[in-house]
Amino acid sequence: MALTIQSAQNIFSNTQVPSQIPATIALFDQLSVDDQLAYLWFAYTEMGKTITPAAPGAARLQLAESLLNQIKQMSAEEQTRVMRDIASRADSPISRSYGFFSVNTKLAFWYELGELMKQGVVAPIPTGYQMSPGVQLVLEATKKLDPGQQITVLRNTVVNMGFDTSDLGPSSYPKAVEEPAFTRTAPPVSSVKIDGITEPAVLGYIEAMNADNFDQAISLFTPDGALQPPFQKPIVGHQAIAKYMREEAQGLNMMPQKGICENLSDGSKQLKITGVVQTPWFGVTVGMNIAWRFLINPEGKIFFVAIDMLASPEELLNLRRV
Ligand code: EQ3
Repeated sequence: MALTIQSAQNIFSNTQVPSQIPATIALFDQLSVDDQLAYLWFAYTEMGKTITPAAPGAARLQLAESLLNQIKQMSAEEQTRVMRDIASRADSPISRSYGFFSVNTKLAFWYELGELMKQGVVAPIPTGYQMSPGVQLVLEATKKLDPGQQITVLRNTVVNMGFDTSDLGPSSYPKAVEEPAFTRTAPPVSSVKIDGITEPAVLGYIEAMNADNFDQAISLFTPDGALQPPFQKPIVGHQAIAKYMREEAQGLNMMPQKGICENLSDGSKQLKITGVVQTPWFGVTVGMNIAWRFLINPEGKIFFVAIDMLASPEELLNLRRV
């Protein structure tokens, strides 16, 4: 039987235990725009007492520089309006430019805006702002999450902001810019060991990803292979996966711990591996508990890999199939 992405998505389906992350984002989505901006401010500053993101490098800030410079020159009212436009995905010039940013440039843009808000260069949350019950509810829900889940909520809300540029024709695309690299602080681990796993494609995948060697990682996939990031649809084909990896997977530190491998009747294999991933934004201070679900074809190539955020640390030990 031919492998299909749809059937591959269902391997180890018990991994997809309902996560509090989409539930918290759904609560956030119900807030008014001003409440969303205020929530992010309080969640970010509260979180900053224990963990703070690393400052983005100059090369990355350069991509957001023109927008940041425009905002710096605005009056406080205009600055607030721009932030509202971006948060409400309005069709305005700045919200469009933001919509074209890569994920990490969006994060860098807000990082810098947050710094400018602290310095008083950009309009802060108005003094005397009264937190609405809705904001309090989402903040309470956020406090119950572990740090890895909290930064995922923060990241996903910021990524969803800005005008949706996906329907705009190619003539409106800005000139393609190269994604700046994150500098690794520790040398990559060259021989990966995962308890219970000897599958070369999987070990090779982790090794290549930990060295940001995306060409090597892609060469382990079938041409029609797919990668499904957390809470997203599968990304299919070498070119699309390579683009995604360059934009979103740089500098990640993947620490798979244990896994199981099952042989299927057609000669393919399904594997589930659990472990921890660190993002260069927070380094060793925040670990995200995740699972990789691989479907390897009879020729030893990756046909499918899904990455799932685990609902709780207990799920790290859940390697059952059903
Ligand atoms: C200024 C302020 C505070 C207030 C204002 O009102 C509004 C906003 C938005 C503000 C600013 C907010 C800021 C600065 C937020 C910054 C958030 C950051 C830096 C979050 C970063 C999160 C990173 C995460 C969650 C990374 C996760 C990566 C994972 C799980 C990677 C998984 C992968 C694996 C393991 C693979 O094998 C394949 C690739 C893939 C990437 C899927």
